[in-house]
Amino acid sequence: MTYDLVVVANRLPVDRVVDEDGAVSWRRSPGGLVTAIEPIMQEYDGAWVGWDGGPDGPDEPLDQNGMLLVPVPLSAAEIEEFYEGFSNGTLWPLYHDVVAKPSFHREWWDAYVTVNRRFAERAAALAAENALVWVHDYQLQLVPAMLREARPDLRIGFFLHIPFPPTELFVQLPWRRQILEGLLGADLVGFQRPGGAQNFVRLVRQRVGHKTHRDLVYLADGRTVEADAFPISIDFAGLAEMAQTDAVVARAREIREQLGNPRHLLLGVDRLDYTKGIYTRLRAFGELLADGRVDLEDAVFLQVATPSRERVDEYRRLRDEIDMLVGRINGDYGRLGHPAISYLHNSFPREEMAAMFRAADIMVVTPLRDGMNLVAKEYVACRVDNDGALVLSEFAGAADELKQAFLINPYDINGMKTALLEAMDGQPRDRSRRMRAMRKTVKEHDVAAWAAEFMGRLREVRPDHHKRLREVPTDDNQ
Ligand code: GDG
Repeated sequence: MTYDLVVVANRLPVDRVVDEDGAVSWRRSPGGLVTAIEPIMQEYDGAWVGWDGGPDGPDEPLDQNGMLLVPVPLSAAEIEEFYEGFSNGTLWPLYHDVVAKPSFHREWWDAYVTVNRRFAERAAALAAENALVWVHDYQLQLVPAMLREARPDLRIGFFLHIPFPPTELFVQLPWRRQILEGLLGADLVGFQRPGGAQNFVRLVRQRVGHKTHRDLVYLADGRTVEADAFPISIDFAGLAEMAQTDAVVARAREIREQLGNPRHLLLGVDRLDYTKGIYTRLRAFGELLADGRVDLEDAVFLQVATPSRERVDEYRRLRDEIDMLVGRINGDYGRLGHPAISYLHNSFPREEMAAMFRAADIMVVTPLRDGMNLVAKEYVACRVDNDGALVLSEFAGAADELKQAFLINPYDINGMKTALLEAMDGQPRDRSRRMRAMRKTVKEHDVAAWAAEFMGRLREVRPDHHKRLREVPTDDNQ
């Protein structure tokens, strides 16, 4: 059996859950990618290739809601070297402005190649003649070329969910050329922001020596590769609906009460990751309390930090640093039964997240670098009352669209403090004007629009595209 659409992503849209008796079941993982892609998968009769999240998982496909899920098993050593190592210890920090130091290890690279090949082989075996294959994210950048080699008939799309770094940083990577050539196996390479596409095209021209013109790369064999921005989004309608249910409204009220009904409730929701700028954000809030510009009776900070990559050293260190900072701020400024920062190192059901978004007056999203940041868009979707303010880092992809947010530079603590005060002191009319505009933007460009746009462009690639685009312009290489 073969499929007209194959999605290849590091993770399957389900988690394998093993209970106390050793019985195995599958639970749909709540990620946005599933919501985005599921309808297309059903339309196309699709298959999804991905890892189940644990060591030595099963090898047999399973059917779920009209899509075939095809697990790619990883050994414990591969999880360490391919996933925690090369993906999260090398590429993740390198692609996020080197905000942490990337580690370069040759054994990690070898594991990356091996695992990418396994993903490519699975996909090659599943794809029908001329099928569309959509490969996702930084863990699988070699898959497009490996797949192209095995199956030149396929139309291959790649989407990078994280930023594509400036050329000066990318060239640190000892395997830079292999990664670029891996991506060039695709017909369409998608990025969150136009800058990512430009960085990629420039690198391909400078480092691999291909001719380029605007967002097109002309390969020696006559094939062309197109690079463009496709900013990802969220299920706006679904979230807005959830945010209006009685249960969520009641829970939002309860959350505010539990936090002492502050005049301003500030909220942060992030994976506990050093790119998210949690430390500087809390420091800015702590300084506002220290300066006396914000009073504990006036403002409380609720920070949710979802556990993430806990076996990676850098993440353990970050957790300790944030624990210490929260402890210090609460020790200095909190009162009995009334901490300045409520810090939750845990994950929550989506309804609870929606209730937090509805409860919060100010959403504080301050990544040092972020591909998009869905949390910012989710907050906006949940503000069905058109109230609430968003403080947003200009280094998140979301800043391109959410222009009415209070935009900040997360490295500028004073600037961040000023923006927090402005957001707190803002007039209701101004808040509502900003929120309406942002809601309109996210509503009009939701995740379904994102997926349809990418798929639409990929579908336009013809099996004979190399003939059609043979003519190479000469006015390039600017
Ligand atoms: C990468 C890129 C890009 C978080 N805690 C809980 C929970 N979440 C949900 C959020 C949101 C998602 O996880 C996180 O998405 P982000 O976009 O904020 O960040 P990354 O995880 O770093 O995602 C990013 C994204 O890919 C998509 O392309 O935007 O730039 O880094 O949806 O709500 N959900 C639930 N409980 C939690 O405790 N249910």
